[in-house]
Amino acid sequence: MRTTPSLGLAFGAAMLTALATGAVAADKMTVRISSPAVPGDWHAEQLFIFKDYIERSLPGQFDVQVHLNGTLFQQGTEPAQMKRGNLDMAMISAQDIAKQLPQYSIFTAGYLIRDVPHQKAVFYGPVGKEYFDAVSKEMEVTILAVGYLGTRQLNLRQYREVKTPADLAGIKLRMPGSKDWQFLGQALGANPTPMAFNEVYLGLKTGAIDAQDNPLPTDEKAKFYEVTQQIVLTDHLVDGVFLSIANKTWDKFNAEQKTVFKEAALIAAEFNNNNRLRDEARLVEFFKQKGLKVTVPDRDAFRKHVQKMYLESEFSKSWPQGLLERINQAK
Ligand code: KDO
Repeated sequence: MRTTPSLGLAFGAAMLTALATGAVAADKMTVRISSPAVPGDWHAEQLFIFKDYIERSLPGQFDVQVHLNGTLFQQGTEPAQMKRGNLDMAMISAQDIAKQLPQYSIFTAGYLIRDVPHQKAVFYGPVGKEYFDAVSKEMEVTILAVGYLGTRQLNLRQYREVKTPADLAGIKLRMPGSKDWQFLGQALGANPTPMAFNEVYLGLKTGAIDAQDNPLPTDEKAKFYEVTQQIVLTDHLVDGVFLSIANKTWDKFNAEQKTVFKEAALIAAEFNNNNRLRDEARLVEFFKQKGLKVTVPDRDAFRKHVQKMYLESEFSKSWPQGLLERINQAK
Protein backbone atom coordinates (compact mmCIF):
# COMPACT_ATOMS: atom_id res chain seq x y z
CA MET A 1 0.00 0.00 0.00
CA ARG A 2 1.24 3.45 -0.92
CA THR A 3 1.56 5.76 1.89
CA THR A 4 -0.08 9.12 1.19
CA PRO A 5 2.57 11.75 0.49
CA SER A 6 2.16 13.73 3.55
CA LEU A 7 0.34 17.02 3.54
CA GLY A 8 1.42 17.06 7.17
CA LEU A 9 5.08 16.87 6.15
CA ALA A 10 4.74 19.65 3.59
CA PHE A 11 2.93 21.80 6.14
CA GLY A 12 5.54 20.96 8.74
CA ALA A 13 8.34 22.06 6.42
CA ALA A 14 6.55 25.30 5.62
CA MET A 15 6.06 25.96 9.31
CA LEU A 16 9.74 25.39 10.02
CA THR A 17 10.76 27.85 7.28
CA ALA A 18 8.26 30.38 8.55
CA LEU A 19 9.46 29.98 12.10
CA ALA A 20 13.08 30.31 11.05
CA THR A 21 12.33 33.57 9.23
CA GLY A 22 10.17 34.82 12.06
CA ALA A 23 7.19 35.05 9.72
CA VAL A 24 4.64 33.44 12.02
CA ALA A 25 3.02 36.56 13.39
CA ALA A 26 0.90 34.58 15.82
CA ASP A 27 4.04 33.43 17.65
CA LYS A 28 5.22 36.95 18.32
CA MET A 29 4.31 38.47 21.62
CA THR A 30 2.84 41.94 21.18
CA VAL A 31 4.11 44.52 23.64
CA ARG A 32 2.10 47.75 23.60
CA ILE A 33 3.60 50.92 25.04
CA SER A 34 1.42 53.95 25.69
CA SER A 35 2.58 57.52 26.32
CA PRO A 36 1.20 61.07 26.13
CA ALA A 37 4.60 62.17 24.76
CA VAL A 38 4.64 63.96 21.40
CA PRO A 39 6.62 62.44 18.52
CA GLY A 40 10.12 63.88 18.39
CA ASP A 41 10.40 64.45 22.14
CA TRP A 42 13.34 62.40 23.35
CA HIS A 43 11.47 60.14 25.73
CA ALA A 44 9.18 59.28 22.80
CA GLU A 45 12.10 58.68 20.43
CA GLN A 46 13.83 56.44 22.97
CA LEU A 47 10.89 54.01 22.66
CA PHE A 48 11.87 53.32 19.04
CA ILE A 49 15.47 52.66 20.12
CA PHE A 50 14.04 50.27 22.72
CA LYS A 51 11.82 48.55 20.13
CA ASP A 52 14.66 48.15 17.60
CA TYR A 53 17.05 46.72 20.17
CA ILE A 54 14.52 44.09 21.28
CA GLU A 55 13.37 43.13 17.83
CA ARG A 56 16.95 42.80 16.58
CA SER A 57 18.21 40.91 19.65
CA LEU A 58 15.28 38.50 19.82
CA PRO A 59 14.22 38.09 16.18
CA GLY A 60 10.69 36.85 15.63
CA GLN A 61 9.79 36.92 19.32
CA PHE A 62 8.30 40.38 19.87
CA ASP A 63 6.22 42.98 18.12
CA VAL A 64 6.81 46.15 20.15
CA GLN A 65 4.15 48.76 19.38
CA VAL A 66 4.64 52.40 20.37
CA HIS A 67 1.52 54.57 20.84
CA LEU A 68 2.19 58.29 21.39
CA ASN A 69 0.10 61.44 21.99
CA GLY A 70 -2.04 59.65 24.61
CA THR A 71 -3.99 57.98 21.79
CA LEU A 72 -4.06 54.52 23.39
CA PHE A 73 -4.53 55.48 27.04
CA GLN A 74 -4.86 58.92 28.61
CA GLN A 75 -2.04 60.38 30.68
CA GLY A 76 -2.14 59.08 34.24
CA THR A 77 -4.35 56.05 33.52
CA GLU A 78 -1.44 53.83 32.44
CA PRO A 79 -0.61 52.25 35.85
CA ALA A 80 -4.21 51.05 36.33
CA GLN A 81 -4.32 49.72 32.76
CA MET A 82 -1.05 47.84 33.30
CA LYS A 83 -2.33 46.34 36.54
CA ARG A 84 -5.52 45.17 34.82
CA GLY A 85 -3.56 43.54 32.01
CA ASN A 86 -4.76 45.94 29.28
CA LEU A 87 -1.39 47.57 28.69
CA ASP A 88 2.15 46.16 28.72
CA MET A 89 4.38 49.19 29.13
CA ALA A 90 4.42 52.91 29.92
CA MET A 91 6.71 55.63 31.21
CA ILE A 92 5.31 56.33 34.62
CA SER A 93 6.14 59.31 36.81
CA ALA A 94 6.92 59.69 40.51
CA GLN A 95 3.52 61.42 40.72
CA ASP A 96 1.76 58.34 39.29
CA ILE A 97 3.50 56.25 41.92
CA ALA A 98 2.73 58.64 44.77
CA LYS A 99 -0.99 58.24 44.10
CA GLN A 100 -0.68 54.66 45.27
CA LEU A 101 2.37 54.86 47.53
CA PRO A 102 1.95 58.26 49.27
CA GLN A 103 5.02 57.71 51.46
CA TYR A 104 7.03 58.11 48.27
CA SER A 105 5.55 61.51 47.41
CA ILE A 106 9.01 62.70 48.44
CA PHE A 107 10.10 62.08 44.84
CA THR A 108 7.52 64.60 43.60
CA ALA A 109 9.02 67.44 45.66
CA GLY A 110 10.55 70.42 43.91
CA TYR A 111 14.27 71.14 44.35
CA LEU A 112 15.05 67.63 45.59
CA ILE A 113 16.95 65.83 42.82
CA ARG A 114 19.91 68.02 41.84
CA ASP A 115 20.94 66.78 38.38
CA VAL A 116 21.28 63.65 36.24
CA PRO A 117 24.21 62.09 38.20
CA HIS A 118 22.24 62.60 41.43
CA GLN A 119 19.10 61.15 39.82
CA LYS A 120 21.06 58.04 38.79
CA ALA A 121 22.72 57.72 42.20
CA VAL A 122 19.33 57.84 43.91
CA PHE A 123 17.35 55.54 41.63
CA TYR A 124 20.06 53.02 40.74
CA GLY A 125 21.30 52.78 44.33
CA PRO A 126 19.79 51.26 47.51
CA VAL A 127 17.06 53.92 47.79
CA GLY A 128 15.90 53.16 44.27
CA LYS A 129 15.93 49.44 44.93
CA GLU A 130 13.57 49.81 47.90
CA TYR A 131 11.37 52.13 45.87
CA PHE A 132 11.23 49.87 42.80
CA ASP A 133 10.53 46.80 44.99
CA ALA A 134 7.60 48.60 46.63
CA VAL A 135 6.29 49.65 43.20
CA SER A 136 6.48 46.07 41.95
CA LYS A 137 4.71 44.72 45.03
CA GLU A 138 1.94 47.33 45.29
CA MET A 139 1.43 48.40 41.68
CA GLU A 140 2.42 45.15 39.93
CA VAL A 141 4.75 47.05 37.64
CA THR A 142 8.49 46.51 37.13
CA ILE A 143 10.65 49.59 36.53
CA LEU A 144 13.34 48.87 33.93
CA ALA A 145 15.09 52.24 33.73
CA VAL A 146 14.92 55.85 34.83
CA GLY A 147 15.16 58.53 32.19
CA TYR A 148 15.80 62.26 32.63
CA LEU A 149 12.67 64.08 31.47
CA GLY A 150 14.50 67.35 31.87
CA THR A 151 14.49 70.26 34.29
CA ARG A 152 11.07 71.86 34.53
CA GLN A 153 10.79 75.61 33.84
CA LEU A 154 7.86 77.99 33.87
CA ASN A 155 6.40 79.00 30.52
CA LEU A 156 4.02 81.99 30.49
CA ARG A 157 1.45 83.01 27.91
CA GLN A 158 2.08 86.71 28.52
CA TYR A 159 5.21 88.46 29.73
CA ARG A 160 5.37 89.25 33.42
CA GLU A 161 8.12 90.28 35.80
CA VAL A 162 8.81 87.11 37.85
CA LYS A 163 11.49 87.25 40.52
CA THR A 164 9.97 85.38 43.48
CA PRO A 165 6.98 83.05 44.10
CA ALA A 166 4.91 86.08 45.16
CA ASP A 167 5.07 87.30 41.54
CA LEU A 168 3.07 84.25 40.44
CA ALA A 169 0.07 85.07 42.64
CA GLY A 170 -3.17 84.53 40.71
CA ILE A 171 -1.44 82.93 37.69
CA LYS A 172 -3.47 79.97 36.38
CA LEU A 173 -0.62 77.52 36.08
CA ARG A 174 -1.50 74.30 34.34
CA MET A 175 -0.13 71.25 36.14
CA PRO A 176 -0.98 67.61 35.41
CA GLY A 177 -4.09 66.36 37.17
CA SER A 178 -3.03 64.83 40.46
CA LYS A 179 -2.72 66.29 43.92
CA ASP A 180 1.06 65.90 44.00
CA TRP A 181 1.46 67.93 40.81
CA GLN A 182 -1.09 70.48 41.97
CA PHE A 183 0.82 70.98 45.19
CA LEU A 184 4.01 71.72 43.28
CA GLY A 185 2.15 74.48 41.42
CA GLN A 186 0.92 75.87 44.72
CA ALA A 187 4.40 75.69 46.24
CA LEU A 188 5.69 77.77 43.32
CA GLY A 189 3.24 80.50 44.37
CA ALA A 190 0.77 80.04 41.50
CA ASN A 191 -2.85 79.02 41.22
CA PRO A 192 -2.58 75.44 39.87
CA THR A 193 -5.13 74.18 37.33
CA PRO A 194 -5.33 70.51 36.32
CA MET A 195 -5.22 69.69 32.61
CA ALA A 196 -3.97 66.71 30.60
CA PHE A 197 -0.73 67.24 28.69
CA ASN A 198 -2.31 66.76 25.29
CA GLU A 199 -4.69 69.71 25.93
CA VAL A 200 -2.05 72.22 27.01
CA TYR A 201 -1.28 73.75 23.60
CA LEU A 202 -4.93 74.67 23.10
CA GLY A 203 -5.26 75.81 26.70
CA LEU A 204 -2.43 78.30 26.16
CA LYS A 205 -3.72 79.39 22.79
CA THR A 206 -7.24 80.12 24.04
CA GLY A 207 -6.17 81.60 27.37
CA ALA A 208 -7.85 78.87 29.44
CA ILE A 209 -4.53 78.83 31.31
CA ASP A 210 -1.87 81.52 31.84
CA ALA A 211 1.13 79.24 32.10
CA GLN A 212 2.46 75.70 32.06
CA ASP A 213 5.67 74.07 33.27
CA ASN A 214 7.77 71.57 31.35
CA PRO A 215 11.40 70.96 30.43
CA LEU A 216 12.71 73.03 27.50
CA PRO A 217 12.91 70.12 24.99
CA THR A 218 9.21 69.42 25.58
CA ASP A 219 8.37 73.11 25.13
CA GLU A 220 10.11 72.88 21.77
CA LYS A 221 8.67 69.56 20.57
CA ALA A 222 5.11 70.34 21.72
CA LYS A 223 5.48 73.80 20.11
CA PHE A 224 4.43 75.66 23.25
CA TYR A 225 6.71 78.52 22.12
CA GLU A 226 4.13 79.31 19.39
CA VAL A 227 1.55 80.27 22.02
CA THR A 228 3.66 81.74 24.84
CA GLN A 229 5.83 84.82 25.38
CA GLN A 230 8.15 83.95 28.23
CA ILE A 231 10.19 81.24 29.87
CA VAL A 232 11.24 81.70 33.49
CA LEU A 233 14.23 79.51 34.33
CA THR A 234 13.19 78.39 37.80
CA ASP A 235 14.81 74.91 37.52
CA HIS A 236 12.13 73.78 39.96
CA LEU A 237 12.03 70.04 39.26
CA VAL A 238 14.74 67.77 37.87
CA ASP A 239 12.16 65.41 36.47
CA GLY A 240 12.31 61.70 35.69
CA VAL A 241 10.27 59.08 33.88
CA PHE A 242 10.38 55.40 34.71
CA LEU A 243 10.20 53.03 31.76
CA SER A 244 8.04 50.26 33.21
CA ILE A 245 6.44 46.97 32.31
CA ALA A 246 3.35 45.29 33.77
CA ASN A 247 4.24 42.31 35.93
CA LYS A 248 1.51 40.35 34.12
CA THR A 249 3.63 40.72 30.95
CA TRP A 250 7.06 40.52 32.64
CA ASP A 251 6.24 37.24 34.36
CA LYS A 252 5.66 35.58 30.98
CA PHE A 253 9.25 36.27 29.86
CA ASN A 254 12.17 33.82 30.11
CA ALA A 255 15.52 34.89 31.60
CA GLU A 256 17.04 35.84 28.24
CA GLN A 257 14.04 37.97 27.31
CA LYS A 258 14.21 39.76 30.65
CA THR A 259 17.90 40.50 30.18
CA VAL A 260 17.33 41.92 26.70
CA PHE A 261 14.44 44.11 27.87
CA LYS A 262 16.59 45.52 30.70
CA GLU A 263 19.51 46.19 28.35
CA ALA A 264 17.19 47.83 25.82
CA ALA A 265 15.68 50.07 28.52
CA LEU A 266 19.08 51.25 29.74
CA ILE A 267 20.31 51.96 26.20
CA ALA A 268 17.10 53.83 25.38
CA ALA A 269 17.31 55.90 28.58
CA GLU A 270 20.94 56.84 27.84
CA PHE A 271 19.92 57.92 24.33
CA ASN A 272 17.14 60.06 25.83
CA ASN A 273 19.40 61.58 28.49
CA ASN A 274 22.20 62.54 26.12
CA ASN A 275 19.92 64.16 23.57
CA ARG A 276 17.91 65.96 26.18
CA LEU A 277 20.95 67.41 27.96
CA ARG A 278 22.37 68.58 24.66
CA ASP A 279 19.06 70.23 23.74
CA GLU A 280 18.68 71.91 27.11
CA ALA A 281 22.01 73.59 26.47
CA ARG A 282 20.96 74.93 23.06
CA LEU A 283 17.30 75.79 23.50
CA VAL A 284 17.50 79.11 25.36
CA GLU A 285 18.92 80.64 22.15
CA PHE A 286 16.24 78.91 20.08
CA PHE A 287 13.40 80.37 22.17
CA LYS A 288 14.95 83.84 22.06
CA GLN A 289 15.09 83.59 18.28
CA LYS A 290 11.42 82.68 18.32
CA GLY A 291 10.75 85.98 20.10
CA LEU A 292 10.29 84.72 23.67
CA LYS A 293 11.79 86.48 26.67
CA VAL A 294 13.88 84.04 28.70
CA THR A 295 14.37 85.35 32.22
CA VAL A 296 16.18 84.15 35.34
CA PRO A 297 14.31 84.65 38.62
CA ASP A 298 15.70 84.64 42.15
CA ARG A 299 16.14 80.86 42.22
CA ASP A 300 17.12 80.84 45.89
CA ALA A 301 13.83 82.50 46.75
CA PHE A 302 11.94 79.83 44.78
CA ARG A 303 14.00 76.99 46.28
CA LYS A 304 13.52 78.18 49.87
CA HIS A 305 9.81 78.76 49.42
CA VAL A 306 9.15 75.41 47.71
CA GLN A 307 11.23 73.38 50.17
CA LYS A 308 9.55 75.06 53.15
CA MET A 309 6.09 74.39 51.72
CA TYR A 310 6.90 70.68 51.30
CA LEU A 311 8.41 70.30 54.75
CA GLU A 312 5.38 71.95 56.35
CA SER A 313 2.87 69.97 54.25
CA GLU A 314 0.84 66.83 54.93
CA PHE A 315 2.96 65.09 52.27
CA SER A 316 6.17 65.14 54.29
CA LYS A 317 4.45 63.61 57.34
CA SER A 318 4.30 60.23 55.57
CA TRP A 319 7.88 60.27 54.22
CA PRO A 320 9.91 57.37 55.66
CA GLN A 321 12.22 58.42 58.49
CA GLY A 322 15.67 59.36 57.21
CA LEU A 323 14.78 59.07 53.52
CA LEU A 324 15.30 62.77 52.78
CA GLU A 325 18.83 62.61 54.21
CA ARG A 326 19.61 59.41 52.28
CA ILE A 327 18.44 61.07 49.04
CA ASN A 328 20.44 64.22 49.74
CA GLN A 329 23.57 62.17 50.44
CA ALA A 330 23.26 59.71 47.53
CA LYS A 331 26.38 59.72 45.34
C1 KDO B 1 3.24 66.96 31.77
O1 KDO B 1 2.07 66.56 31.69
O2 KDO B 1 3.51 68.13 31.93
C2 KDO B 1 4.35 65.91 31.73
O3 KDO B 1 5.60 66.57 31.54
C3 KDO B 1 4.35 65.10 33.02
C4 KDO B 1 5.31 63.91 32.91
O4 KDO B 1 5.23 63.11 34.06
C5 KDO B 1 5.00 63.10 31.68
O5 KDO B 1 3.75 62.44 31.80
C6 KDO B 1 5.00 63.99 30.42
O6 KDO B 1 4.10 65.08 30.61
C7 KDO B 1 4.53 63.29 29.17
O7 KDO B 1 5.36 62.18 28.89
C8 KDO B 1 4.51 64.23 27.96
O8 KDO B 1 5.80 64.70 27.65
